[in-house]
Amino acid sequence: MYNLAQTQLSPADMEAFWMPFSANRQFKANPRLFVSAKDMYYTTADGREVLDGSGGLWCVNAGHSRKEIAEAVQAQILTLDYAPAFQMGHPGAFELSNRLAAMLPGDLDRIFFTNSGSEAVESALKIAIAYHRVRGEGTRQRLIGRERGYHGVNFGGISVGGITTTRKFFGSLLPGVDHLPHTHSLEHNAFSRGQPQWGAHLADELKRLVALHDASNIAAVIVEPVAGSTGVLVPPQGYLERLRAICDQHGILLIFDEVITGFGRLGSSFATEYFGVIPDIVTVAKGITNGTVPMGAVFVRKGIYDAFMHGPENAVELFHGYTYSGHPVACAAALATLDIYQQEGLFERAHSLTDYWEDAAHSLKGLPHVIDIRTIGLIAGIELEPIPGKPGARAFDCFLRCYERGLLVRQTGDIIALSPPLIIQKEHIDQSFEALSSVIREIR
Ligand code: PXG
Repeated sequence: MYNLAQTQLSPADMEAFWMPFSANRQFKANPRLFVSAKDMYYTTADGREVLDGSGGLWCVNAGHSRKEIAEAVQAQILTLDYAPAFQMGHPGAFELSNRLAAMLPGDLDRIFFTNSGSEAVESALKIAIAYHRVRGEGTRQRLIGRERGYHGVNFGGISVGGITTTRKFFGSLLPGVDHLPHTHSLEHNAFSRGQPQWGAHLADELKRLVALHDASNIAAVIVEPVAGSTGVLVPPQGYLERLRAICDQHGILLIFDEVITGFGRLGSSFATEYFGVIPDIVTVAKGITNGTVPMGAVFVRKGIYDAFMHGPENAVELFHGYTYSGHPVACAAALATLDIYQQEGLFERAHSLTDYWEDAAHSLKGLPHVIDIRTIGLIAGIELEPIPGKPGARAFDCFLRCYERGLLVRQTGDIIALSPPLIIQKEHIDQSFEALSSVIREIR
C-alpha cells in the first residue's frame, strides 16, 4: 500500500507517471491530488474538502468509499480471488448476469463482460459484425457512428467516435466507417430543458448512408443516447425513435452506448427505459461497480446470442474475451453496488431531484459568457463562449477555479459538465451551482 502520509509529491516523484487525458506539464507544475473520499466529498492532499460534482468521471453513482462494496470485495478476494474466464466459471458472473438481465427491457438479456467502457464498445462492434456473418450476411461490415460521439479509446471506438482529437493522431483507423451528423445546435436548441424540440430529422441522414452503401453492407449504428464527454448533447425529441425505425427497416443493429447513461444517471435504470427506445445491443461500464473496480459489459438481445449457438457443442462460439472478463472481484463489487442502488432507491431518488437540479442549473442563464445550458436527469452541461483563438481556455480556467473553491466539475472544450453521485442532497446542489456561479462571474 502507498504511504498515506506522503501526500506532498515533489516534481521528481511525478515524472514517471504519464497521466491519461491530462495536461501533464500543467498538472505536474500545479498538482491536484485527492487522498481520500467519502460519500459526496473528496479530500485533497492539502486537507481541503471538494464536493464531487462529476461523480468521479461519471462513475461514482452511489457516492464514495461505500463500506458494503469494500466488504464484498474483501470477502471475494479471500474466498476466490480469480477463476479462469475461459472454459471455467464462478457463480458470481452468473448471478450478476441474471441481475443485470432483469434490469433491461425486452430480450436484452445476454451479457458479455469486459473491463472498461472502451472494451465494451470493441466487443459490441465485433459481436455486431460477427452476428451478421454467422447468419450468412457477411457483407454487413460497415459501422456508423456519429460526430461528437465518444466510444472510448480503442481502435473501433475512436473510428466510430466523432472527436477529432481522439482520432487525428492515430493513423487510418478502421475502414468502412461513416458518421451521422451530431444533433447540437445553439441556434435552434439553446437553453433547452430535457429533450430539445428541433433535430429529429437529423436521423434521416442514416437513410442517405443506406442509399449510398446499400443496407446489405451495413452492420450497425452506434450512438450514445445522451452524448456525455463532448458536452452533454441531449437527443432531440423523436430522434432516437427515428434511428430505431430506420435500423429496423434495413436489418441494421442499433447499439446504445450507455457507459454514462446507465445505472440511474437519467433517473431511470438505463436510457433505453428513459427514452422508451430499445436497441439491439447496449454497452455499459462505470456505474456498474460504482467506479470501484474496473468492469464493463455488453448486453445483447437473446436472438443475437442464439445466432452464435450453432455447430458442434464443444466448439467455442465467439472467439473473443478477456483474461478478466467477469472477474470475481468485479462481480462482487457490481453485486454490492446493485444492492445499494436497489435498497436506497437511488434511480428513483435521481428522478425525484431532476426538477430541482434543472432549476438550479438554469439559474446560471444570463451570467457572463454562458451561451447554453443543457440538462437531463442528474446531468448538466454549461457552455461558455470561447475566448477567440483560445478554444477551451475559458472552461479550463473555470474548472481550476471551481476546484480551488471546493467543487469538482468536468471540462470539455468550453463546456462544463456536472454529473454528481445520485446520493446528492439539495444543499449540495445549491452549493455546486453557487460555486459555479461565483466562478463564472470572476473568470474573464
Ligand atoms: N463510451 C462512453 C459513452 C463513454 O462515456 C467510454 C465509452 C469508455 O469507457 P472507459 O471505461 O474505457 O473509459 C466512455 C468513457 C468525461 C469522461 O469526463 C468520459 C469518459 C471517460 C473519462 C472522462 O467526459 N467516458
